[in-house]
Amino acid sequence: MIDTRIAYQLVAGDKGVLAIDESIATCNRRFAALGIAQTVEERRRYRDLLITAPGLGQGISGAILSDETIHQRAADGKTFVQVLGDAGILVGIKVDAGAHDLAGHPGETVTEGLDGLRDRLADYFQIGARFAKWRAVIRIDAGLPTRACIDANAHALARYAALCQEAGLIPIVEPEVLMDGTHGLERCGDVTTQVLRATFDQLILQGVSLERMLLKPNMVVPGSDSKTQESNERVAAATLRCLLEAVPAAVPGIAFLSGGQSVQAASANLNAMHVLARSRESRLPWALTFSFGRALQEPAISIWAGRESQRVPAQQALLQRARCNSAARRAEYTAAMERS
Ligand code: 5MM
Repeated sequence: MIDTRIAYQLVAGDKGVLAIDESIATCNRRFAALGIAQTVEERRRYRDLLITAPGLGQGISGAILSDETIHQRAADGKTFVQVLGDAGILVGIKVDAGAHDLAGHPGETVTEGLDGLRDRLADYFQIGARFAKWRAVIRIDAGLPTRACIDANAHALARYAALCQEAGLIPIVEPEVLMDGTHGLERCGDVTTQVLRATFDQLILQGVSLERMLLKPNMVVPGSDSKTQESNERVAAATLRCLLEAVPAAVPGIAFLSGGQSVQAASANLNAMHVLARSRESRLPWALTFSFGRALQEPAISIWAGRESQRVPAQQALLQRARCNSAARRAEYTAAMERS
């Protein structure tokens, strides 16, 4: 039987989720850019330093691992699952098999991985995972996204979520509208609203319990090549408007991805949403938190760059990002925190 409390635990207080579920290819790409050897052992060493950062559980409620990582052990011989458990951090697992070209729709992808998923989920539960993640990727361009792409991804997300709940895992449903492109804030808002509505239509159709899932969406931001950049307040207002229109109140929490925003922008935008939420007459129906990958890891990986001597400063950098984002959840993040 699925434990509803897990969903609430993941978004409780001022904590958020650490996404360290990069596929081997993505992790290797990041390592190559920093001159780090692209081996199983280096990937293990890197994840080891992240999850053993002292006091990580103060700001992080859950960590999303990949298949390689969930089977690995820390330097002291403990499994990563035990290390996280000892730190009071819930273990999550990325179960999608990546975004693949959508036939007949150039430039668009559908996320695969449903084949054999029921058995894989049972194995992950056995190992200790209590939540899962599946990411769909939607691109904005001239004439994109198509309805076919939105619906194919929404359908797959809903079938994944139903299988997770059957297996006793809380599904994190991640439909990511990419930042890539020259589009403005409004277009991102329109597409994100459309994608979220289609996703919830499918979740309801497939019988997914909305109280036993979390949503991991993009923030509503202008494209990374847009001529107009927007203030944190405008991003916050556009994002809350979109979520209030598309996300049912039964969902316990929304945990944003960072999507390529700078670490400071991701924290400042989350903070602006909480400032705005406090000024409203009615409270938001769901908890609003972070499930960042890059926006939690970037300073840490750059400082580490494969050097054992930099292990502790890298851990400090991760903890600093966790503190900044926890502060943003309390509407207390300031630029001055970046200098402390
Ligand atoms: C950490 O990266 C995750 C896995 O990506 P790939 O399977 O493409 O390697 C990714 O799903 C991540 O969890 C989310 O996109 C959030 O990460 P960001 O960096 O956008 O906050």
